[in-house]
Amino acid sequence: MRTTSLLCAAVASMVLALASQAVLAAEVEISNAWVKESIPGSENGAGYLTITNTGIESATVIGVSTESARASEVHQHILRDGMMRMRRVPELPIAPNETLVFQPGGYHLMLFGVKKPFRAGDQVEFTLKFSDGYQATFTAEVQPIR
Ligand SMILES: [Cu+2]
Repeated sequence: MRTTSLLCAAVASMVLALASQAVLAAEVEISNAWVKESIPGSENGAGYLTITNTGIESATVIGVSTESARASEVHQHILRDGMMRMRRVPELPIAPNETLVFQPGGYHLMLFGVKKPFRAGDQVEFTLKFSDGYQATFTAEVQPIR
């Protein structure tokens, strides 16, 4: 049956396409995403999240974007010469099964030129970019500063 084998071939190539996509795309779980309420007079902000690599290959974060700020970068706080400084992290690899917690004093999403001050309860949309081209979109809720 010619039609059947053609159909089989079509299905097989579809399955192959899906399988190779699954291998290529970073597999990550994002949870506990939040953004600090804006400090009056400051136009910069910070966002935090928890990322778990649920895949079998390393996943590397290479950037972040949001419509809510002029620019955004992945940052890390480091203690150098007794001073807290922060630096941009151009590549952040996450090993399989590893969970990375972004939190105040550590990794954070740095927001430059926040377009509208963040108020507690606001929702902020982010897209996290991975080295394999995968983009993870998530929503963070603005939390009051304690
Ligand atoms: Cu920063």
